[in-house]
Amino acid sequence: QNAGVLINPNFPLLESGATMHLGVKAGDVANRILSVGDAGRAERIARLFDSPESTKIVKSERMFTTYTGTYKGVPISIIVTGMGIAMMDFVVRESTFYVQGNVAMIRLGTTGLLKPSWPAGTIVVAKQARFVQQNYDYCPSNSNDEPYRLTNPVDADASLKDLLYSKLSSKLSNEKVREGVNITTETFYAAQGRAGDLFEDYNERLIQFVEENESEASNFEMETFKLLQLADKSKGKIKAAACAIGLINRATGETLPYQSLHELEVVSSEAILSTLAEFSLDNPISN
Ligand code: R1P
Repeated sequence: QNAGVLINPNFPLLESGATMHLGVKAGDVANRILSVGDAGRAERIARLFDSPESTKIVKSERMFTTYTGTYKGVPISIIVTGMGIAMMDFVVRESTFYVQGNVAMIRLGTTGLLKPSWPAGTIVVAKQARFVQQNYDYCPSNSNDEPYRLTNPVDADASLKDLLYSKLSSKLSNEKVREGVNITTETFYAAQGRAGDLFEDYNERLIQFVEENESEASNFEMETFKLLQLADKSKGKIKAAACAIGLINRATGETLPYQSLHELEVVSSEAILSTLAEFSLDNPISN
């Protein structure tokens, strides 16, 4: 039974040595990693590699794809991450498992903007992230109870974040790039305050609750907190930062057409790939 899986309950590997979910082996992932949500975005960004025709692609049966090539001569991996903190957890742990030396990891996502004055298409760089989780034990009759919980903030790596911010600002007009506190949510509907009649989510006051507790709350998405939290607990191995393109403004309802999103993805990816390529990792060998 379990053919192909080695017995190692703490970190299961396939017989080939590949990790169980990403399917990556030693040498498959570079020290510099760009994590993106969807497959199309990764494919579009991988076309920016020095020689896209020689990109190494590892596709797993669990929906992860890892593209590895070089940008300005520096090895970089782009990983299709999917959605949510559970997927980001697989990506951070498995992509870095075989990597020797320090790792720089940046996420490029899409996001819902919370600040009414920020137009759709604004790119938000996370200086910190906090996580919103539903309180499943919430009891509406208990007036002291809150239906959602907000964690304390975790910081992005300051040098990686600053380099990312300056690269993005020099590629795009200045007012398009902002810094804020990312609010990562457990779910897309309930935990981002999308109220409806079909389920009792107790989320009518969710956005107000977040903004009362975090005055710099800038955007909702679903992965950044986990990336920054694991980097923070990686004993110094992983330096992480994140940015996201505003696809919708939750306060005004303004949305970004997909055509504009795809154009912004390419421009911002050039900034992100340059950031990854230039960031100093202090590794003994230059990689
Ligand atoms: C929800 O639609 C998804 O979009 C955002 C959220 O974080 C979530 O993953 O990011 P991506 O476009 O990177 O997936």
